[in-house]
Amino acid sequence: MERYESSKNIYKNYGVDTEKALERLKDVCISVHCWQGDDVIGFDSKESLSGGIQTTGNYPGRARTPNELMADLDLAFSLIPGRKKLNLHASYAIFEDGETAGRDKLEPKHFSKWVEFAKSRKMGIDFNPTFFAHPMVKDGLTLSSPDENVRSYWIAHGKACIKIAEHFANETGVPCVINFWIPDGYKDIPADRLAPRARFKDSMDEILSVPYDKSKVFVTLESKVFGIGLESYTVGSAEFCLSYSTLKGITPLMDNGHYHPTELVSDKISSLLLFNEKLALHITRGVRWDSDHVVLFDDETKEIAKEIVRNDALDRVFIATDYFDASINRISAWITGVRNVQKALLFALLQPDKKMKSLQESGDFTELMALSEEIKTAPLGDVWNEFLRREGTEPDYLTKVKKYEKEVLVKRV
Ligand code: RNT
Ligand code: ZN
Repeated sequence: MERYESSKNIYKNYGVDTEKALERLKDVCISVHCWQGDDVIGFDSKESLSGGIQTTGNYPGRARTPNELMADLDLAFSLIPGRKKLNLHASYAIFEDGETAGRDKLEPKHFSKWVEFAKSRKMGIDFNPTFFAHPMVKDGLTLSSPDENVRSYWIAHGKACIKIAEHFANETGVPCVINFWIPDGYKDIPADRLAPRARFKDSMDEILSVPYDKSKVFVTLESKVFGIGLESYTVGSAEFCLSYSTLKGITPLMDNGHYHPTELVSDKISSLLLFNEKLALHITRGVRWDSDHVVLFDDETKEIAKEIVRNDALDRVFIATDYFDASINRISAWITGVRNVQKALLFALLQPDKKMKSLQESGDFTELMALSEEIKTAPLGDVWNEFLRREGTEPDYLTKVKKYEKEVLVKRV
């Protein structure tokens, strides 16, 4: 408390109101990806992970069943402050009494346990059709496949998922963001770059022809530059996805692991805000490639947060996490990464934005640099701890996580 009062005064001297920042932060919702808990394996298929993404590491304690994943999520959620949403993939369908269904035939009932889970925790659900790790992925292609059987299977999957998304929104009372990402691409130089993209476009048109309530379901489309084993060509490239989103009035999604290493999502946000009502993000950390390391409190995460906050876009940006590390305790990975997104948002909310913008406009780049460097060492940690205190979340999460590891996770063999 004492430390918070003193930090409040320090920020006040910069013209920054910590109370306002704390009030704003508590309403920001982070969509927490369920797939950190089980290395992106899911429950509906025996196939190993594919689609050019990869989880590495063999730390003990991966969640193997719905109950294990729910218990792990509960522990993570209890140690993450603020508003949260559960972000599910279609591959996490839960089949009961020996029943199964192909991905083209998924129904809301296959997610009833998740709906129950979310409702009793007063959470909304976001959703993702799963176009990977499945026998119907043919030659690495789904919605862009030249095989009409394959393509129509995945179109049916997309349509089924939109209906499930609407069901989530109706049940939870919270709009559902449904994100489309396909892994489709080629390892080597293609002879035809146009035809697969034209088929992807047609497939998406068909999927989006299902009627859905646009105030409850937000469709997003995620682009990518390349995947492992698909280095030469990606059907859903940045240009494709941006153009398609604009054309169809859906929401573009940028994953900051999906660009060339010197390209920064933080620099792209303002442009997209000018041309889109909404914008969606997957916050991740790529190390040399789209490696999906745990999000840290690093420069780019802070810069992304700053772009959202100073452009007054917290209500226009759907913020989700997307990483998967199997080399460390998976629950700790969840908490560390999501807390870092929130900490970066708090850092952004505590910037003297008005002053800095006016320094830029008046061309005083000397003072701008000095001020932005100075504010970096202002007592953010004290304001963060106050946020945790008000949320009833303990700063220390490792004690509980380690206890759970000893009592629960290591026994999962
Ligand atoms: C893959 C994309 C995608 C996936 C998840 C599992 O490169 O980032 O968002 O990580 O759908
Ligand atoms: Zn992503």
